[in-house]
Amino acid sequence: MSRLVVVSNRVSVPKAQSAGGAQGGLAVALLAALRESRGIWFGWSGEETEAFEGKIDFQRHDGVTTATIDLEPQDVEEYYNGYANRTLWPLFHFRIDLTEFERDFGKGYERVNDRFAQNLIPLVEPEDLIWVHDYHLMPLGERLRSLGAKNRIGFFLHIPWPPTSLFVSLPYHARLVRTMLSYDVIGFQTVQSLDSFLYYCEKELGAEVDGRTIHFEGRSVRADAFPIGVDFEEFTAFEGSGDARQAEQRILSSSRGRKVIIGVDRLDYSKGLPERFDAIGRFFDLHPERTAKTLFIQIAPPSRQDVGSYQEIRAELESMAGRINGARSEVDLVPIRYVNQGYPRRELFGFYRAAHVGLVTPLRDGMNLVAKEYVAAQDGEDPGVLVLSQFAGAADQLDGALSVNPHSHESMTEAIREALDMPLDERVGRWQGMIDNLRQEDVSWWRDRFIAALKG
Ligand code: GDG
Repeated sequence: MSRLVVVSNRVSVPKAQSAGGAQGGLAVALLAALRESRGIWFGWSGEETEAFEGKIDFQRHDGVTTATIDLEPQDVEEYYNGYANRTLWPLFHFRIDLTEFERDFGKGYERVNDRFAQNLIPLVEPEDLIWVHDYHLMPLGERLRSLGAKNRIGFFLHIPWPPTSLFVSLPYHARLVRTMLSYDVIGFQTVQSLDSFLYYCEKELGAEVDGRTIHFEGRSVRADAFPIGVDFEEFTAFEGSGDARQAEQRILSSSRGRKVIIGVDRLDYSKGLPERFDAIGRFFDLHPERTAKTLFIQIAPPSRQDVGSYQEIRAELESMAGRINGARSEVDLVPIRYVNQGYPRRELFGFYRAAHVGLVTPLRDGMNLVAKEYVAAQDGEDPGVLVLSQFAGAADQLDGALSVNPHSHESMTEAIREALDMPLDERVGRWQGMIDNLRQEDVSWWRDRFIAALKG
């Protein structure tokens, strides 16, 4: 069996089972494959060092080796906060207005990809399968090839691939995609992203595209859609846990009979939070009699706080929540609870389960696992309703959701009303249509399909 080498910006160190629920489904699935193949997970430690001198920190936990390197402050600024999170993330989420094109960001990105390759290559054995993750590391395969790697190397993009008309606004776009064609397999979340990529390769690079195979300068690359799933077994097993039950009770008792609408998102402008808050405010305006009967809970742990646009959206949401509550609260009633902290996954399960409506309305999302977790956490006898943005990758699979256009407040307020009023038989029918998909196309299915494609 070939050894698996996973490479991603950050590395998830295995945690003991007793910490169950601390680790997301993706990490658990990759760690299981690494354990089985005695593989390595390589990436950035998350730490800074004044001058990088080639030190790799090896750790072995629970049958998995992690290998991490520190980055210099300039690297973190230009590669991570810069090119990854100020250039590629906004552009790939269709936010050209927030995209910053700085020459130094691009240089830092290439420098760190070089550094990853130089430090990884001595650890790679000839038969290893190498699986590179996400937009931080798009050129890594080409860097590894230039250092002599002949291995099968695959790349999976967790975020959307933008349409060509948008992508070509990136300076040196062709250079970036040419490096990607050094991979053997390139995976996307959706067929839409896949098609955008194939179109770009054909029209802009002049590659020959035959179905899902790209022929370019003597190489053949397989591109495909591999929609990521949740760790269905692990997540649904929380049903029996005391922490999940307590969390459910916390919401049920404090909501005092009101119907609960929940949102759970990293605080990120791609998640459509201002539009969601606006829709909630408008929903209360349209249906004032429901203000006392409905509670909206938004859990939004802050992320990427070194980036200005993230500080701005945080301030914007604080003021929106304050305004909406200020205009509608009573001494004993607050319609929105806006929480800037994260919770253990077990508790999230309980929160999802207590909510009558899961409101998942990103403006753009590669997949969106919260939508899948919300459905997985429901009680099949009395399930809640998922309201899902048409612009989340998950919309392709979750066809039992109420689909909304998050840019349209009419679409949002109407879907919220419909979800709150939906009769039991319709809720059960919609839920049943989705739960089978979540069980079958779970995170192990995703991982195994990608690895099978990588093996060729
Ligand atoms: C990227 C892509 C793609 C959230 N709050 C808490 C918490 N979470 C967990 C959720 C979920 C995960 O974080 C978020 O995943 P998403 O898929 O929703 O979004 P991104 O972070 O943007 O992820 C996305 C994903 O990669 C995978 O390919 O689906 O499209 O953007 O699992 O539950 N976890 C804990 N406490 C919280 O408060 N423990």
